[in-house]
Amino acid sequence: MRIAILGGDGFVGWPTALHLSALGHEIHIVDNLSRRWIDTELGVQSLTPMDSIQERCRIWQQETGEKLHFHLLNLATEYDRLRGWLAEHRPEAIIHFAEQRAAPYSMKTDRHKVYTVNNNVSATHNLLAALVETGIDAHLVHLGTMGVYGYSTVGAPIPEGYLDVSVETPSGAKGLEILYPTRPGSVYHMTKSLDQILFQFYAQNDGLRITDLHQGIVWGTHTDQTRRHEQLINRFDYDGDYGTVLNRFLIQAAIGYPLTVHGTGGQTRAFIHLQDSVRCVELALSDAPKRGERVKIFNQMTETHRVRDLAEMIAKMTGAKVAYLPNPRKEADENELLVKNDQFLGLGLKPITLAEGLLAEVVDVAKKYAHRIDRSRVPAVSAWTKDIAQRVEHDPEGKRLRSVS
Ligand code: USQ
Repeated sequence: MRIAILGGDGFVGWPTALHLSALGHEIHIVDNLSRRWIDTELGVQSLTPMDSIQERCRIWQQETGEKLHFHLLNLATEYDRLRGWLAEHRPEAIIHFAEQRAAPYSMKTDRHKVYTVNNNVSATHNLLAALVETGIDAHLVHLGTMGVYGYSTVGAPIPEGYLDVSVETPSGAKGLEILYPTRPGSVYHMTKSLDQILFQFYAQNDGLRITDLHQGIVWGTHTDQTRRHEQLINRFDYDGDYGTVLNRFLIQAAIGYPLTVHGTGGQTRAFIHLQDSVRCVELALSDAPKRGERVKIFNQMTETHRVRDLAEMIAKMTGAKVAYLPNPRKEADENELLVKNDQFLGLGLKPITLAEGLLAEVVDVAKKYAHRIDRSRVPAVSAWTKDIAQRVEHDPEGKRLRSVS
């Protein structure tokens, strides 16, 4: 299949491009390299040394003989070029990762809120409008988030996207299927909630074939393909804005930094290993909805864990200390989380679960590149409200915090 991977230079986009190329698909990476620019803005860098996208593609071809095509394009601001690109290349499937994906970054300042909304919502809408205009019947697979559901404890498992409800009418109770009510906890998560409505409309109005993957927190760093050559290595974010919780704890353990638990650590979240994430995209591609069908929604996660349990487990495994810190986010202190993921299991996913070997692999990567870590960029500084900002003022090593951007 000819597949466009929008955002194919990112943390999940890059290993997905390699995974699908290894399966024999013709891969076109479309990316504006904004994630690299944000590193520059924030003054941080990936823990792992990343080559340019062109160099990465060259190495992949050298290793496998397969060509990865790279196209520099901004989906959110270059609508005409996007439409022209689609008309020229006519992909059979499109995987859409091209959104700003960090909740703390999206909450940093008003400017970051505006950027995240403009970038994410325009990118998605431009793509949908261009697909209709060019008449391209590609299967669109979008990387959404588990965070659209919110994290309030309901007690019932979260279904895969849709909820059956009963509505009282003058002629009695009527059954209705609705999108599960969204309850985003950050501006970033809000953009993914807005995406859902855009998808619902274009599937219903124009018959676009869309799959939305509600993904949990990705952990790990390597996949079978990124391991093939040093220069194919994936990016790895450790900083307070882009680093995600489990990967952060693992690098913190590797450099002897206290594990930064926000609040009581009672937050329960959904997780998935990077290798499973790319496999899920492959499975979703094989199970496209038909024209006129509703948007297909998968919960792309394999297990749930409480943040403090993860910290305590890693502390036991590595001897690291745990620091319980004032939470920079506005979120429930404690929540339960039950999630359905039957569809991917039904398609043959064999989940990789948290295992010491894989955790140790990340610690080893972190130790190897520890010299690249700037300890002052480890704490999470981005506060959800001005009030909260006042209590988040010291890092676990006692230094005063200052926002960089
Ligand atoms: N947390 C800590 N300590 C840290 C970092 C995070 O206790 O050092 C806590 C946070 O307060 C939060 C939880 O861990 O309660 C998860 O935070 P995170 O940064 O790992 O994940 P999140 O901000 O939710 O976002 C990440 C990805 C995003 C994806 C989402 C899936 O950046 O792209 O959509 O995970 S989900 O969490 O299921 O919404």
